[in-house]
Amino acid sequence: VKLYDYGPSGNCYKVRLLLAQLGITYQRVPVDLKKGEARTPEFKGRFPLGRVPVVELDDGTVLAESNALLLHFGEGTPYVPTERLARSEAFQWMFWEQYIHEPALAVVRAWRAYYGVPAGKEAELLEREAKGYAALDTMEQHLAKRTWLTGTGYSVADIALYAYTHVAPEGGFELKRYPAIGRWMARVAEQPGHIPITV
Ligand SMILES: N[C@@H](CCC(=O)N[C@@H](CS)C(=O)NCC(=O)O)C(=O)O
Repeated sequence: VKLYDYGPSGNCYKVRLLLAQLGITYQRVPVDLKKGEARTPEFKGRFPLGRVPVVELDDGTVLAESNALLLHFGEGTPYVPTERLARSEAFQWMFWEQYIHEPALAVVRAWRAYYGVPAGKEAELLEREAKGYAALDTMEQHLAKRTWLTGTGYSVADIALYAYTHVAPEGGFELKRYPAIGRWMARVAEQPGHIPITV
């Protein structure tokens, strides 16, 4: 397995974290997004979705989208629930992560901590920040009642949401006001085989 990967990317970190927890060895191929290495015609020709993480399997098949990769590698392990409702709940949180959580928290972090706020997007930054806090409120309410996102235990849904939640302070988000999220993040970090985002 080859993982095309950018260190600070939370989407890439999700895949590195699950592969580490599963003990799957892989070849890490760094793609420097700051240098535009995912925007070259060669990269786009090889990887039509044009983004990392992307994986090249041993038979040459290419597979992208962080949460699809979590499901691909996690299938058949305790990290993907098998019971129908728990499985659907895991998918629910993973789709929510991509549509609501990541576009707010990850983009605010990327602009504030890595790339700078693009010209003319100052108002959009504040809108995304407000949406990020709303997403954190949703997680806090859920995690105040639950140990993990789905009832069956630590799963790929927790990995998907941990990635950009735990680095949200880099984007200026204040997490101290979210005690249930804080306790959940501590539990995630205690899971066997856990690795930090920069390895
Ligand atoms: N929905 C995708 C998003 C992937 C994505 O946006 N990746 C970013 C880095 S986090 C990227 O490759 N951007 C291309 C670029 O900046 O040129 C996923 O979950 O994997």
